[in-house]
Amino acid sequence: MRCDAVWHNARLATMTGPGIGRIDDGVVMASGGRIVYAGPAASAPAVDVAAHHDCAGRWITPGLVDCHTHLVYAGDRAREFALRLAGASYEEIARAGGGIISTVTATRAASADELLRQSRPRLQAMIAEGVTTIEIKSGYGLTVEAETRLLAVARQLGETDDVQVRTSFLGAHAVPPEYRADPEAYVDLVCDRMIPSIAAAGLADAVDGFCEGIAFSPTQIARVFMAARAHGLPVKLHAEQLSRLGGTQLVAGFGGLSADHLEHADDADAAAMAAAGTVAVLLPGAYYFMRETKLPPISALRAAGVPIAVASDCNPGTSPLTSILLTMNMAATMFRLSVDECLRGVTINAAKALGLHDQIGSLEPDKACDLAIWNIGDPAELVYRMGFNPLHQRIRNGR
Ligand code: DI6
Ligand code: FE
Repeated sequence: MRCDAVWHNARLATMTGPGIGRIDDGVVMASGGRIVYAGPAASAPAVDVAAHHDCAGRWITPGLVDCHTHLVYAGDRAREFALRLAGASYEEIARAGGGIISTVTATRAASADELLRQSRPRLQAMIAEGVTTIEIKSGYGLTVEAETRLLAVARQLGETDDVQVRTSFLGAHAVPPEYRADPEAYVDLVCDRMIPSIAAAGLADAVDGFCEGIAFSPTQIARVFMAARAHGLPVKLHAEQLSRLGGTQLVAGFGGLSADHLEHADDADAAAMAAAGTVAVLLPGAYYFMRETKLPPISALRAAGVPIAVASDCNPGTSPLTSILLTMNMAATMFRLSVDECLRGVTINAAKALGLHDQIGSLEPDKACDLAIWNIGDPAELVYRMGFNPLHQRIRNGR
């Protein structure tokens, strides 16, 4: 057998099995951009290899996966942050025309080039920490034209930069000002015009929604999900972030990829997710930035066997976070996830949340050879440190 490249003298965290799959003297072999072997050096097949890379004992993990971001938007909300520090609440700011809507105004006014120019540094910060796949949602355009532009920019980022981008259409993010008097008419627009047109253009890999008192009701979200289903798109949902409206069981009932946030979810919600195979995506950046106190039901999720992913939620209003490493530290510190749970949360379980667990997220034959090679002595260091990046090298598709 011949293969293109081998990484040897490495320690591996394969993310197979219940833990992180530690292998002390490991090698990874790649051919045609795919892994052909990842395991102990002692049982590696004899191959004719084009390129040898000595890892000098470094650790290799799968390339990291950020499965929930709103990375493409224009402007920022730093002044709003200052207002919050002076005592204003997120809801007060939103009602006064700030919040999500101020980002919608800035994003609608931005050209595609401008959106790309502003979003790229955020993506590059993620890439610099070993991210090889990232999900990007729309939701700051809220017209057919602006949502289309945002999703096209997200797709374009997967060309300008060496990263796999998965897009989610989040038209049901906020009711835009021009529909404030008639939110149902906006839901009609999302279902009858936006989803068909975005699906036809191939711009979305999934459909998301924000099920919350300040956003959309479960009944409205169910309509959006029916439209998604009619166009063959999988669904996911921002559920029980600020209150418990029943979004988790709704998205599980649709066989959704993931239910995200979940601070106000309960045991019955965890059971519904387990039954449906829906991944729990925890977003500690938003929890931290909003100084939430209600913890997601971690022990119920564990007990029910729900796969737990961890993501940045990178967005200008509630999680201006572009570090997947700091995200893991926050998940450990505030949610008490174990090191292994954090690491699986940004690899195999994040891949699962995107429906990509057959392709990425672990070091296994036939998966893409997406690797992160780290200058660390133990994988716990990736979770333990705050604001330090020990990435040695990032490999995507074997390069
Ligand atoms: N949940 C959130 O926390 C963000 N969006 C969402 O659906 C808030 C986004 C923003 O404030 O811009
Ligand atoms: Fe979000």
